[in-house]
Order: sequence, then C-alpha cells, then structure tokens
Amino acid sequence: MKCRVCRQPAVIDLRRHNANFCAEHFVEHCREQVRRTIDHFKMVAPGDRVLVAVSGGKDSLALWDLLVELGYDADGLYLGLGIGDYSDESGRYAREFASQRGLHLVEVDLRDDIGFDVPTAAAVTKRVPCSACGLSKRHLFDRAAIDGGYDAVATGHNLDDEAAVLFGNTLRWNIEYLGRQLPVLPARAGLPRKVKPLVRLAEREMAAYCVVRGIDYQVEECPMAAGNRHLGYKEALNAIEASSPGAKSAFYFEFLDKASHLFANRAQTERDGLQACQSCGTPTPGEVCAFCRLVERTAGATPVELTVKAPPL
Ligand code: Q46
Ligand code: ZN
Ligand code: ZN
Repeated sequence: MKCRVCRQPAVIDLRRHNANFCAEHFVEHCREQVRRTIDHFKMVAPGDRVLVAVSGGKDSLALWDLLVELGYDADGLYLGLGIGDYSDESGRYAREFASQRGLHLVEVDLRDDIGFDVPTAAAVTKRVPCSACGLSKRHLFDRAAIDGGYDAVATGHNLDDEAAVLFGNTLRWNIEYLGRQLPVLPARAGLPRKVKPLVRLAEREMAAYCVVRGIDYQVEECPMAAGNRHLGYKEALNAIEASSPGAKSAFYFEFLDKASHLFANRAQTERDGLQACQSCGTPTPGEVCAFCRLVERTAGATPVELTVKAPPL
C-alpha cells in the first residue's frame, strides 16, 4: 500500500477516495478537505474570530488543530457537563491540548456556573440525558460566542455524524430538521454563525489524524450515550459503506446539493415565528426559551450521582 502522492508506504487507505496516504500527505489531505469545506460553504471570512466547541474527544481537538494550522484565529470552549469521571477526564484532555499549544480555552461549568449538571437535568425532566445535554450545549455555546465577540461557533461534527442525523431525519421525514441540516447556519439576531468544517472527513479519519498529529484525546464514549439512536444509524450506514464505498458521502452531499433547498421554507417559517426569550433574549417560539425553563426546573434539585458505568471497550 503506497501513498498516492509520494509512493512511500501508506498509513491509511481511504476507499471512498480510492487513495492511500502516508502520514504527511494524510495530514495535508485533511487540511485540504477542511480548507475546501470552509471556502465552499463560506464558513469563515478573513479576520473572523472562531470559537471551537471542544469536548476533549478526537473530532473537536482535531478540528481545533486543523483550524489553527490553516491560520484561523480560533479559541476553544469547554463545557463541563458534570457526567462523572467522563467529564473530569474530557476536561483534562481539552486543557492539556490548549496548554501544550499555547491556545486559549474558555471554560463554562454547568454545575458551578449554571446550577445543574446533565445527570440531574435528565432525572428532573425524566427524559434521555442527551436531550438536556444537547439543549445546554447549543445555548451555552451561542451565549459564550456572543459574550466573547466571536463571529462563529465551530463544532466537530464529521461526515459520519451528519450522515447519521440525516438518515434519522429522513427515516421519520422530520421536515423542520431537514431544513436546518446545513454545514453552515448564518448568524441571526442573538445567535452566532454555526459552522461544521469537518463534514468532508469521516470518523475513522479523525481518529487517524489525532494519532498522526500526536493529539491525546478522550477515547471513551459518553456513558450516557446508551439508547442514542444515532449509534444504530451509524452502524447501518457503515454496513452500507463497506459494500459501497462513497455511499455515505453521496447520501449527505447529494442531499445538500439536490434536496436541502426543498425544506428551507419550512425552516424559514419556523425562524420567522421566533421572539426574544423574556429571561435571556435568545430567539424562541414561546415566551421563555427551553434552556431558561430547564434552569428553572432544576433549581434546588438534589444532584444525581452518576451510576451508569462506561461499557467495556
Ligand atoms: S455528551 Fe451529552 Fe453526548 Fe453524552 S449526554 Fe448525550 S449529548 S452522549 S455527544
Ligand atoms: Zn506521501
Ligand atoms: Zn432564555
């Protein structure tokens, strides 16, 4: 197996590109994919300040590394979710990455700064943890970006993530979500621009990128992810990809090219119906946004001890 560029021994084969790469040219390939994505979708303009949502996992650390290497002005934001040892360790990886490279990491802690954590919110709302967790992430990333004067929030969603979400939304024809499933969402009143520069890179490639670049990351999956439907969708898509390389990428990018505009009106109508939250000013369909309601509901709740253990690797 030889590198497509230099013919030296390759370290990775990318079947959907019908190419193998050595370490050096694989890194170059990843940078080129991100650069093309940013340019094509006009994600970041010269001089923009970007806030990278950093979880301590491979995707977000690779994204931060790639943006910095490409010359973007990118700080990190770590949100402490209070998910037991998993969160403690994730925070350590994020801090270590930032300090080794002299990068600026903003930190927000759900329990210390807001008053609840993910396990407690899940118990109070009696819903899956990912629901309160996702809501908190979206809200606090937006808020930190606006407060810090950043132009865009960048998240480490990769091709596998986006294809799995699209698969789930298509299975159920969740039209409102399909209208919003874009790699870039423009800024609007009270919300920063949101960008996903890794959509051309697969999960396996991000893991390989971290290994090649010597990035230490949280390998364990979140112990609260059990029951997350996207894991099943990823497996299904991986099975299809194995027999038909490139299917995942075609599914996602052909949707963006040929179908996403069909759902844009629905998303626009939804946006037009939003008003400022009476408590925090975030655009919301009701009087008070879902995050402020969550803060209210969890106020004074006894913190829940995390009993779920990570599954064996
Ligand atoms: S951290 Fe949060 Fe994820 Fe854990 S509780 Fe779910 S959403 S799985 S990316
Ligand atoms: Zn090479
Ligand atoms: Zn609010």
